[in-house]
Amino acid sequence: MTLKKRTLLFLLIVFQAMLRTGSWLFPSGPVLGADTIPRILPWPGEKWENAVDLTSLDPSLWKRNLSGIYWNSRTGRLWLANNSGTFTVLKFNAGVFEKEREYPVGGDLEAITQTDLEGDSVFLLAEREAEIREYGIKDGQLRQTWSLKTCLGDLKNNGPEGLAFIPDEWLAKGGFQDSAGQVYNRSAHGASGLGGIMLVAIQAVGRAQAGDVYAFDLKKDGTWTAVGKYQTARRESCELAFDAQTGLLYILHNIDGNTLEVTDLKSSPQGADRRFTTLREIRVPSRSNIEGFSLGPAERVGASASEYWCFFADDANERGALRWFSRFSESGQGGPFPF
Ligand SMILES: [Ca+2]
Ligand SMILES: [Ca+2]
Repeated sequence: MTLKKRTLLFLLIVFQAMLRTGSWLFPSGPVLGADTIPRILPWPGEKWENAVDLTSLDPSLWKRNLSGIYWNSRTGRLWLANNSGTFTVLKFNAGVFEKEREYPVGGDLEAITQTDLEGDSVFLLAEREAEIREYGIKDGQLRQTWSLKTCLGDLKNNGPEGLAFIPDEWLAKGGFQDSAGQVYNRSAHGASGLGGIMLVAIQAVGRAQAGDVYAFDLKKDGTWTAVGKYQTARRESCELAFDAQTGLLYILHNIDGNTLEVTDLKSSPQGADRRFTTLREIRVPSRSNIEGFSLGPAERVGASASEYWCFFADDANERGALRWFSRFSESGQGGPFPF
């Protein structure tokens, strides 16, 4: 083999490896705390193009601004927040998703979650308003509002973007600690609270608290107590998804090409704050404006316990506003999948 041929073969092997790992498409950006994050793992699922594009279920509403997702595998409902002021629920029925209802409530809605999988309410995070709101599912009515401005400040459209509920059970199991380093293993409000705490992720790009996650213990009367503030691996965060099967929290970073940070809710002191322990970071299979993510066990007859689904929302709708992945085999989830 000539030197020229050997060189060509070497380049071909390198090129194939780059394609396989995605490093050619997704060069790694700088990582804060790189000592604890050795590398960004490649995406453990099907390619973006091979995931099911659900955008046709509501193409006019999702033309832009789809930003928050919450998958409830118990009820087979996919909840979606659009920052043009409407949230939507899709129903999984006979193997497909169909639109069940829209809720045009107004506000800069950037994230959505539930505290009770079978309850009759959903919680929305409004960014410019800096508030969490609870709405009834059946009646669509606003039930309560928690204003967070006194804690977060007025960050306008560079503010709270991600919302997740951590039930008491996982606060205890996860060894959750407050800002002072004290174990915070349940809501302090008893029957007046929600049976857990809310985590709020903020963008705040260019500010001191960029990418941080705040913990709030909400009371049913609209007041709250601040539990802590946690730095993350990157300087922008736009979505949170908590997996109650594994106790892992997924933090979506819409910066440096989009990554998913995985933490087990443990934290350590970092200056005046704390910082979540980063177990790993995963490359998101898109470089668009990805602002929504959710995951959970599959809702499928005969599904194994290790079969996971996940969803991404693209605020800019460059290659579909909403994608449904059914081969998500992140290392916390087991796998392989039976199909
Ligand atoms: Ca969001
Ligand atoms: Ca916004």
